[in-house]
Amino acid sequence: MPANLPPQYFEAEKRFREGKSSEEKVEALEAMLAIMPKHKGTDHLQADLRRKIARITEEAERKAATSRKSFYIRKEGAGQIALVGLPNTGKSLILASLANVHPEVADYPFTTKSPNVGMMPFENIQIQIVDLPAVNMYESRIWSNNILRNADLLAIVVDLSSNPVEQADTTLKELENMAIVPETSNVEHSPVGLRTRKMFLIGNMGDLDFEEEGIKSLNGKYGRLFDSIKVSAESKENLEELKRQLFAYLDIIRVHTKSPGVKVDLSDPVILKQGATVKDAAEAVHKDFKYNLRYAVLWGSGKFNGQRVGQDHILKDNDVIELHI
Ligand SMILES: Nc1nc2c(ncn2[C@@H]2O[C@H](COP(=O)(O)OP(=O)(O)OP(=O)(O)O)[C@@H](O)[C@H]2O)c(=O)[nH]1
Ligand SMILES: [Mg+2]
Repeated sequence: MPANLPPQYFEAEKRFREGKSSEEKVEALEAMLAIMPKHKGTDHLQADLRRKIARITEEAERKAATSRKSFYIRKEGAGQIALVGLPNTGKSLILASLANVHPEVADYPFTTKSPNVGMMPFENIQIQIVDLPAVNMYESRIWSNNILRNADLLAIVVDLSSNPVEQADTTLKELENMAIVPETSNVEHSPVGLRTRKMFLIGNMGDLDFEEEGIKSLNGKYGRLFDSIKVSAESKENLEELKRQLFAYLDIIRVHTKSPGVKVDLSDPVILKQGATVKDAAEAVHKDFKYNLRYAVLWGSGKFNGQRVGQDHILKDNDVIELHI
């Protein structure tokens, strides 16, 4: 066993041992793999974990195919973002370049057969990214459907160098076939089971020719429905901006809570929905705090730093609040 494994690794290992379902076990193994430092000394352990993941995943896929059960990926971190698109648009390479994981990337279509998961570090938080099999790979519907319906954000990935509008059209059509439509679309009478989801467009392959025309045509057709960004997973162009936008699209805020007389820990914020109040933050720290809270002292979104605020004050990203019980 290589030295220097962080405590989170052993927590994940415990979840693996105690995990009952294949989903829980795979999630724990993925976490172990993501957490593990990558160097020669951990090569064997990494390979071993990958083998275990492959074996459990295959078994689960076989079982799911016979029982028609959906695959579900437990949400971790500040939010779950699913990458969805046609084959060979670079979804797996985008995941690899945002999170410290190494899914299979290849120049033939339908490389990804089951979801790959990774944690994307963003400033002081982690956001979960799920790379799915191509949206038109029907055998993978079992995996994709549930994940797409439940993810916090769907990032549609297109290849900017070859008719991206058509790719976006097809992807949206496939999503619609699964009864998933953009939150911003005008649904007049929504049939039972229809899910609206927040969506965002990633124009990948920004390093290739015709990318400029590609992004313009996308904005022309879809600019009203969702924002888009041009990136290259290969040359790493614009990935930092992509991270910022993905975070912004999650509509969450980070709030740092502290007790009086204790220094604030900026590395472990509470994650709340945009529009959350001091009361929500107090409750997130401890479920009884919302009853006991007398007032809070606020640094950030107040009129001045150190302002006393009540339970209903609406918080902003990166606020610091001191809770007085
Ligand atoms: N030039 C260039 N090539 C890229 C870029 N992103 C991905 N590729 C290449 O495109 C091919 C497909 O990439 P993948 O990440 O496997 O694509 P995918 O969307 O996951 O494909 P499936 O799993 O088949 O759905 C690979 O050969 C990648 O190296 C990019 O930004 N620029
Ligand atoms: Mg792939």
